[in-house]
Amino acid sequence: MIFDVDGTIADTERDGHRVAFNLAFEKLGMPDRWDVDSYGELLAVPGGRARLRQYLGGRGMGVNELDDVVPRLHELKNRFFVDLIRRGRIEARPGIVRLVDELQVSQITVGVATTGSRHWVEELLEVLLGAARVGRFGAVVTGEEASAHKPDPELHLTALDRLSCRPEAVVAVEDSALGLRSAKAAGLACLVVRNSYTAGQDFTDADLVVDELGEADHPAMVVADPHGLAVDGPVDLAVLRRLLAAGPGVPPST
Ligand code: XBP
Ligand code: MG
Repeated sequence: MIFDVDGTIADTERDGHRVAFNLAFEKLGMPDRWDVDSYGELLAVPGGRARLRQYLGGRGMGVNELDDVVPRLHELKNRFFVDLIRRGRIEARPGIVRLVDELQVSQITVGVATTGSRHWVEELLEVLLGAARVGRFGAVVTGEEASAHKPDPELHLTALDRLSCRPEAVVAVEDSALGLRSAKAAGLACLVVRNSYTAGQDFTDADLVVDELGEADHPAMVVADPHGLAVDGPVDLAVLRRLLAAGPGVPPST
């Protein structure tokens, strides 16, 4: 299993990264503030630095100033974001802790592939999932370790390599069309957990789409089930095994 972070393990963007970006703008005395809707548009650009660069360049900031301001803003943003994490302002999405436990109890390899920065990714995972679970992850691949971001498959391919897993044996969990495209380009089956920012995106190629994974006391909120898995409970290991068996991934090598 390879988990995406932002939007998947936690709903980090609207009330997390966006708030931290605005605190960084304020700290540097800049007039910019990203409201919920405009940040949703900006999420089309993966990577916080690239997002800043595209936005500030788009409003006329010159290359020299961008080279100076963008790294400072991003560093500040990550510090503010870690502060939000430590103050408990970010929570794991429903079903994530349950599913990680189930996978790890069954000795299933679990990894992470995210565009996000290592500076905050490890802190977020430890605070949301606990050091014991994170310590059992086979790999945590972050944005700095790839020259290309999602939808390029490099992050997923790096995670596959670190986990020593064959693509046809792995399910990726993603929240966005960018993440889905990266997982598919890496030859993985993909479960999509939509969120408020990504609900309207194109998930035609996903192997299962839900709005929520569900918990023991309530079923997953299924949006699209192209393989006819007929999920009537939470998304659990049994569902994932059936998804893999039915998924259009690379045919299992003999
Ligand atoms: C989502 C991203 C990240 C975050 C911000 O990554 O594109 O850039 O928005 O984090 P994923 P950084 O869904 O792959 O986890 O500012 O650290 O990039
Ligand atoms: Mg994501």
